[in-house]
Amino acid sequence: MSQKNQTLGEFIIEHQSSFKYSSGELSRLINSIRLAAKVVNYEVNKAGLVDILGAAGDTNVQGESQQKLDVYANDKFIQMLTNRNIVCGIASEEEDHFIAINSNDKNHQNKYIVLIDPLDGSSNIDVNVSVGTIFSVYRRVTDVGTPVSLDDFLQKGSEQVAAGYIIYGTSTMLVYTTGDGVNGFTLNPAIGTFYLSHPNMQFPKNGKIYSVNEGNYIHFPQGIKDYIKYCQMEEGDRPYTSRYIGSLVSDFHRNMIKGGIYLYPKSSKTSEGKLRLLYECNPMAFLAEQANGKATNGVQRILDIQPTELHQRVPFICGSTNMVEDVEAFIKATQ
Ligand code: AHM
Ligand code: MG
Repeated sequence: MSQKNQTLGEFIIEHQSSFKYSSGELSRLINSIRLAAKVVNYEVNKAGLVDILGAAGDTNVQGESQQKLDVYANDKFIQMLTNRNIVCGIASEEEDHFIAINSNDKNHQNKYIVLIDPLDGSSNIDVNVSVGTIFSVYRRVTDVGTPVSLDDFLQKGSEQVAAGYIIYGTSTMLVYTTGDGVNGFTLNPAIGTFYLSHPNMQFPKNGKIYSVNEGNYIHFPQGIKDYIKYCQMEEGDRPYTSRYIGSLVSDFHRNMIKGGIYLYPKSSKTSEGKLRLLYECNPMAFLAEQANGKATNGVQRILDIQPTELHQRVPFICGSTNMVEDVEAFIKATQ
């Protein structure tokens, strides 16, 4: 039985058999993400020492050149997943093309592919504000033992077998789902262990927080403008509170705990919004649904969208179910 203070390692072992395709491979995959998270966390936490240790592009005291943190995070996650021979393919926000692993080895039995945004919201790093890693896991659709193809990556979000994020905040947390609810683990940095701190996370059905870049207001479609005005109106439990960190993981995490909605709509500047379907929206949508929340592009469930490109963008509206349904109603009313 899961209990608070259980370590992530113990939790993974305990839940391995409840996973329907259980073979230990997914557990090893989550374990390697856990390890990469600790390594990246260590580096992210040093970011404030940049004046002392040297900025990206400089050479540090050991003579090593300093990498930008998003590049560093990308390298670490790819390295951990590749070296441990766990997955057959990886796609990343930082890479133009997907990476096929051991594509010439016919005995290669790995079934899983991972899509990752290694360091999302990285413009926040220079100012000591939370950032995150987002990951999404699928079973390949092509045959085991053959090289992975784009089809393996262009699956609907509803096919995900696991998804999660790491938030590098006031404390570092790993939050993930394998389709059986959402659990959050907090890192004890003194001993480098993640502990179950937030079992069975749930979005409250209603919330009072809306998170959107209101600087883009004049460019938003009428339905979104109407919803924002509705949030600000003095009536019932409104006005709602506006909170926008500019770091999807952090805004989502707060909204899941307190109740709220995150919006990155399309606009007259960006016809498909900004966020990427495969490694930003789909994993967050899977988590949201597993936590009793909802995620839509305004008219369609995010997890039902058939991807056509690796780096495809979609409008993204996600959070407490009643709030997301309110936005959908406002959009519908203008169509
Ligand atoms: P990134 O992948 O370049 O970091 O962009 C994604 C981030 C999200 O984390 C965040 O919610 C959003 O971009 C903020 O964008 P904006 O500054 O346009 O409001
Ligand atoms: Mg990103």
